[in-house]
Amino acid sequence: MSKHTADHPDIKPFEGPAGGWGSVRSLAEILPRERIPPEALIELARQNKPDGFMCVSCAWPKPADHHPAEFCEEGAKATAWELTTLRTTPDFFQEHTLDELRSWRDYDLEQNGRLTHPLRYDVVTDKYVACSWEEAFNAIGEALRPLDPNAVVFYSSGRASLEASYMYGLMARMYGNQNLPDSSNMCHESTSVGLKAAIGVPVGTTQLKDFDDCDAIFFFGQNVGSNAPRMLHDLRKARKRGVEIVTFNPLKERGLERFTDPQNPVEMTTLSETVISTQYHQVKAGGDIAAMTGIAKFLIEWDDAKAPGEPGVLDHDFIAEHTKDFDAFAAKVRATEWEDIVRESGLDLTAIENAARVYANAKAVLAIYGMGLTQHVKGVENVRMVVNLLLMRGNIGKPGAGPTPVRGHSNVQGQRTVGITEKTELAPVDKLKQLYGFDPPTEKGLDTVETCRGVIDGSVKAVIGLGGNFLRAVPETAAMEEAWPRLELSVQIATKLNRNHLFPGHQTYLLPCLGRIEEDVQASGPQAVSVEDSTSCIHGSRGKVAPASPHLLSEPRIVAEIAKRIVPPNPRVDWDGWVADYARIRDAIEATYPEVFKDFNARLLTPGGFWKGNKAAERVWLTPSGKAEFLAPTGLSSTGFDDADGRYRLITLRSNDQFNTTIYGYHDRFRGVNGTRDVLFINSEDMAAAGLTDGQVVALESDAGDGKKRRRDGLIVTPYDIPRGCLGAYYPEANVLMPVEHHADESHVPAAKSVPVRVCV
Ligand SMILES: Nc1nc2c(c(=O)[nH]1)N[C@H]1C(S)=C(S)[C@@H](COP(=O)(O)OP(=O)(O)OC[C@H]3O[C@@H](n4cnc5c(=O)[nH]c(N)nc54)[C@H](O)[C@@H]3O)O[C@H]1N2
Ligand SMILES: Nc1nc2c(c(=O)[nH]1)N[C@H]1C(S)=C(S)[C@@H](COP(=O)(O)OP(=O)(O)OC[C@H]3O[C@@H](n4cnc5c(=O)[nH]c(N)nc54)[C@H](O)[C@@H]3O)O[C@H]1N2
Ligand SMILES: [Mo]
Repeated sequence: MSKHTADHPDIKPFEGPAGGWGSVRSLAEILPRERIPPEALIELARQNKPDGFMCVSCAWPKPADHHPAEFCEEGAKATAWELTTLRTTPDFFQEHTLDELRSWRDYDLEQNGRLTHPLRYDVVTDKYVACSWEEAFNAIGEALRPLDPNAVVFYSSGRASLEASYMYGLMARMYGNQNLPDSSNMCHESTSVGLKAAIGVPVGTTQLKDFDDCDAIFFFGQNVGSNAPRMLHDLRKARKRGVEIVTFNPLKERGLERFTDPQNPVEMTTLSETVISTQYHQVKAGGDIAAMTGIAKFLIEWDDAKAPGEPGVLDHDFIAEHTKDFDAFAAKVRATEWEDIVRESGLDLTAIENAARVYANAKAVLAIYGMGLTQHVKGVENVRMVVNLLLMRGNIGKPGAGPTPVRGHSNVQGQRTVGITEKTELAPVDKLKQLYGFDPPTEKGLDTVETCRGVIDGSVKAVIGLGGNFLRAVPETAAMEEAWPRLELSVQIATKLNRNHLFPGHQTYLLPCLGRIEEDVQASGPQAVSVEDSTSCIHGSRGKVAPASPHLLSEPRIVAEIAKRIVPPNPRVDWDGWVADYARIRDAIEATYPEVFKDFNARLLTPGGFWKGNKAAERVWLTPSGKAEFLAPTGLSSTGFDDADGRYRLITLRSNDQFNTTIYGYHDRFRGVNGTRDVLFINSEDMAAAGLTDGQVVALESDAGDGKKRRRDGLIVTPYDIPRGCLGAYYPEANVLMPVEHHADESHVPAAKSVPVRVCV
């Protein structure tokens, strides 16, 4: 029987600011829900501080000059989620078959508490049963050794430390593949591909201090109030200096509108708020290339119109010295008709002109963006268009300026840095060969989309997951759930039970691990680990809380035990020695990447982290041409499909009460949704045109034109301030509507921000 806590949905507009008393109240509800005693609040005080632990929620940088409480509502939820005193023990599994648990909601599965024992799936009883670690590791080894390495996938979710991730990537390559998809493949891979091609680095070029030097911020498709709330402090500070913030987002997200600092007693008692966005443009989903083309067109026209001798609007010196292909780009922009820009962006010309004025007048501009740009068929072009705009006025490689992608998981960027990648050109092939004397594979490995294809067509035979909830996070839920049980081996390393775990393969192991907040004691004593934030700063992190169960192993230990059983012994790879003292893993990381990780152990606990450097930030362009490259967009829409009668662009959204597939609760406070996630946000004019009524329950069906039926029932029609032709529904429940082949062209990021659907009554 599934449990329900959300029988009384209540949907009405929320009038308050982001932060403020709402976030304090929300916190007061979390600790009792997780049965956490008040003393545990001490852990919140250690969050994101030198010699404390680095938050397991988002990847926003942790400043050196920290606030007394360097955490936010979301970080506190994530900490409480890990510190919970609730437990999912072998007794629990004795009482519930997987068939039954599949009827539970994601919320109820994880709310049941931390996993405590290694578990094996027993097909006869359809239950998980406790097993010994030795039994699990031996069986995994026996299953993997005979398999063709090409048929085995090693997924990681972005949370595991640099230490665990380095070992994981090395294990896969020694085993014989680089099938190393990670959550980045569903997230900022469009950034990695787009920025690398345009400016020679796969990551943003800015740091926290750039917030002090910018005079305008352009904000595209990132919901800061829910997904990186600590940035609100940086935005607020910038606004107090008069920095203009110009936002492009189909939805009026509260955190982008106004903010009350919950840590500021004056703001709290006077109920005063800071207006965050000085301009808010509700662009159509998939309309950003059009909007940015419009801005570029204004800049070019104004520059053309300048009197001789007047300074230009464009930075001609920068363009001449540092860039390539500006003329082709400018020609394309000039040739684009204003009416096409207006139609495709959904914005009127005055709005675009206002944005362009701010851009033209600013000396240093930060361009901050998230999933609203990357998760589109033209996601890579979206990212390149941001770069085009920045390059036009030399806004890369100077204080206060540059692309600022907001990464997702707390170490997703770092995993890439230490070799979690399916791409040979990003792997340290020569170094690994030199250090460890084996021939690393050079054939490209499987990314997330290719893994899904392989699971569905049967060519993938085993999946190991280092964290995450792969099956729930990927597109094509129904076909994936149907295919997963055909795997010969499914191994999930996890802290809590999730839906992926309920789909066993022929052999299945669920391996519970320590979380980052917990004390990790190995032979040489308590260990620290490290993570890299969104701005390329690397931080040490030390857990101090007693582990949730004495049977948990650390992620490095679990990886080492599997590695010892699937790769030939190699005197140069001392798996046990590494686990005994993580400083030795860091030495190995330093040996592999001597430039980035110079003096790694000595710099581990640098307050604010140590910056790994960024060539584009120095205006050294590691592109084939040695210049920063403009790219003319191929079209104005990033959806990848044509509009048609009754076809909508579905935006799949995160609520303020979830971390990806982890559902903390049913209150999306900022959007005024309480007690349910079965919501369909729709423009009231579209509602009227389609004859729908407020509160009516409808279904969505996929309209991808590939003949496949995909359907999600039970959605409550909710009139919302969203552009016409666009719909909103929550991820991951909406993933059943996403075709696996609906992904970004070059990066393969599933195009979750414009899914073609129709409404069925
Ligand atoms: N509390 C919390 N924190 C998180 C997460 C979480 O789930 N919960 N997830 C983490 C992860 S892994 C990630 S990747 C990040 C995700 O953080 P975000 O990048 O903020 O991702 P989303 O919440 O999916 O939504 C992105 C925003 O894009 C807007 N949008 C949708 N389509 C378009 C479009 O076509 N154009 C524009 N301009 N905007 C559009 C949406 O309205 C929404 O406001 O957050 C990380 N932090
Ligand atoms: N439709 C749609 N789909 C999307 C997105 C979207 O916006 N829309 N966003 C995409 C994005 S940006 C991302 S990043 C992916 C997220 O995909 P994943 O990273 O795979 O998913 P999460 O929900 O973050 O994983 C949660 C699980 O991780 C485990 N876990 C938590 N902490 C730890 C730990 O310390 N160690 C280990 N080993 N396990 C741990 C827990 O068991 C928990 O159930 O989803 C993608 N899917
Ligand atoms: Mo993400």
